[in-house]
Amino acid sequence: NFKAGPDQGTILKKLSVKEEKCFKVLMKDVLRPYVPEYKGLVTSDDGECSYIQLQDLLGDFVSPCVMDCKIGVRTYLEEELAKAKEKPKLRKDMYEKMVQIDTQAPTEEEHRLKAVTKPRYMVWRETISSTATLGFRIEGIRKADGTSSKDFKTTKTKEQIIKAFMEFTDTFPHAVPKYIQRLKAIKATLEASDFFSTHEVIGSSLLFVHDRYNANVWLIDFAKTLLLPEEITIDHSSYWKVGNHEDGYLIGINNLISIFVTMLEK
Ligand code: 4IP
Ligand code: ADP
Ligand code: MN
Repeated sequence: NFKAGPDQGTILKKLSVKEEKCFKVLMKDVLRPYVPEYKGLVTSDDGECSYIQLQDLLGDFVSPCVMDCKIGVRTYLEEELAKAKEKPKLRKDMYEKMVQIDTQAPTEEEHRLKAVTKPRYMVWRETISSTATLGFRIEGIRKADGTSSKDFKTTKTKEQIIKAFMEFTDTFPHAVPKYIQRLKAIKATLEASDFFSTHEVIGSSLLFVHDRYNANVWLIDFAKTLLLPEEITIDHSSYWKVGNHEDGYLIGINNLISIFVTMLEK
């Protein structure tokens, strides 16, 4: 999905038209300092594939430690729910991913079909992780030595999160106060952002990066971030009900801040 960009310090991500739209708006929004710089479209030599060129956020780090946290209480689009209701598409791959973690999770009928719908799988993922309760979950962590883990699917409680964050920042205690400062700046900027007040932010992540010298956080991945219908406003912290478009983004930010603050006090 990713490759090195043509210019030094950039990466290429497969084009999603929706995501490209978001980056264009973000380059003119108060959130600009908190997202990778968008440098435009790039088409591969054979003209088959388009990419967006983004600032490589790891560019200024030496052996960086990287953590991707997916933000929000909901991880799928309302339109995906509508589609699944109208014309349920059975996903064998998602059933397989489900039984790999918990053979008891599927219902009798799902076991018979050996398949589940996408919203069913996504909601289950939200509830076995911290997404449903804390408004964020850990997707993956890469340590300074290059080893990485995506084994956080059942990391759910505050205590489990703190343990993972402790391991992540282990020998880099300077990172924790820097992360708190940056998260607070992100929160304040979100509250002033036109982009944030007009978009439903689904499946987007915060990318935490630190090395021996520095630590920083950015908003990434806007492939499922949508302009809200004109008649709808959301506050990003009310609970989601079908049709209200709430994403719980600020629930996640607030819990992240409070968990990192708890770690400082330990
Ligand atoms: C994945 O489940 C992620 O939720 C993907 O979201 C999602 O892609 C996949 O749906 C789903 O299978 P696991 O993480 O449990 O493997 P993301 O890309 O934000 O990580 P979408 O298309 O919803 O972005 P499918 O339908 O692409 O398989
Ligand atoms: P996807 O839509 O495939 O989930 P993301 O945009 O979430 O793609 O990116 C996936 C991973 O790639 C992130 O977890 C992060 O590690 C890395 N990544 C994404 N954007 C950047 C960037 N601008 N600079 C450096 N690494 C990035
Ligand atoms: Mn992603």
